[in-house]
Amino acid sequence: MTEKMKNILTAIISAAAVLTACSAEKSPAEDLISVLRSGVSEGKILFGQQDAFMYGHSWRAVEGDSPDRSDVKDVCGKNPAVLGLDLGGIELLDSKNLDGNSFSLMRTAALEQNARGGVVTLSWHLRNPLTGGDSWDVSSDRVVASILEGGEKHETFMQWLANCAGYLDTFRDEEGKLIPMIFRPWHEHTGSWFWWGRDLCTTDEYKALWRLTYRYLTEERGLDNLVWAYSPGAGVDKAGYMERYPGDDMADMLGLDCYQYGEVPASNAVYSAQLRESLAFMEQLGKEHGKLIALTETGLEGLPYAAWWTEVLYPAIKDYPIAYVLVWRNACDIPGHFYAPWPGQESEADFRKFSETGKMVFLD
Ligand code: BMA
Repeated sequence: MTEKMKNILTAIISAAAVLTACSAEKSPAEDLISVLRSGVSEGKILFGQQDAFMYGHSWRAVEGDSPDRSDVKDVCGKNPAVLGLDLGGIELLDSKNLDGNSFSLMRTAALEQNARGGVVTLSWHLRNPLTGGDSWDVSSDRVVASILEGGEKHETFMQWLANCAGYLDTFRDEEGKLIPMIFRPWHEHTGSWFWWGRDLCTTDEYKALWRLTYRYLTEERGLDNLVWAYSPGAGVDKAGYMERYPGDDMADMLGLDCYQYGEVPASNAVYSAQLRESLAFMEQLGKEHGKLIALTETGLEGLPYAAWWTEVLYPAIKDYPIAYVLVWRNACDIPGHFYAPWPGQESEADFRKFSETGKMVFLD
């Protein structure tokens, strides 16, 4: 962890907690886990957004930009403390990811976020290695089986993992040290919309896929900077949540992807009940397994309810020891596909209130 990260985090959470958290012998991942734990013990929740510095509702960063602008900052004067980025496309060494972000600019944004004392989290909407389609191509239920050892696409997949590892290995600070990042592969697997989802592979196959990914990136490639987050989708109970859990030795964080769907205001109560129910069992699981918990993806698309932040989201999360909450992206090229306000959006004033509760952490 850089001095700057320590300083900034010290300003947010107590100095003693941060100093105990950071020690020379720890790996970058262990350092980040300790810092996140300190934040939780201080009762803080980091606020995050996917692609926050890459583009916003009506703008897109270009190569060479200093990735400092975000819709969130335009609205409340502060940037998200957590920056989400997606690796989709790196498997074939594309120059841009599936949403048009240059991989080189993503790395710049991540390094700056780290230097500012912020946190980076990575998801991976990779292609379908069996059919050549995308993550959402669920036309075959043999994809996971085909990429495990002995499968006909195993070599292809290992090359994809190698391409991903090669990119991750370039996330190094000025001293050449890997920066810590939360890595969240094979997410929302409790649903069946991705080729690694529930109906597309068996529990054993899913766990084997996680193990293969974990062992390759950590043991073979030495990436000791990744904090591994398990992030099922909402709509499962405690047992369903844990059904495909890879094991305490291969996960550091228990996440949840939970969105609000349906008409407002009717769906407000449904969403908040589902969130509370899930966070309650995740809190127990976090204690039982000694893991951090987080709301790894959430949001209400298009934010049609002006007081959503303080009346819906905040009351639903404030009583749970989550390390962070991340809302999804503000697409600049898909009308209505946004999850944070921008200047002029109807939930703007309420978001400012939410950012000033004293509980939510942003970067000044
Ligand atoms: C989805 C949408 C898509 C996007 C994908 C990966 O939820 O936002 O437009 O391609 O995430 O970021």
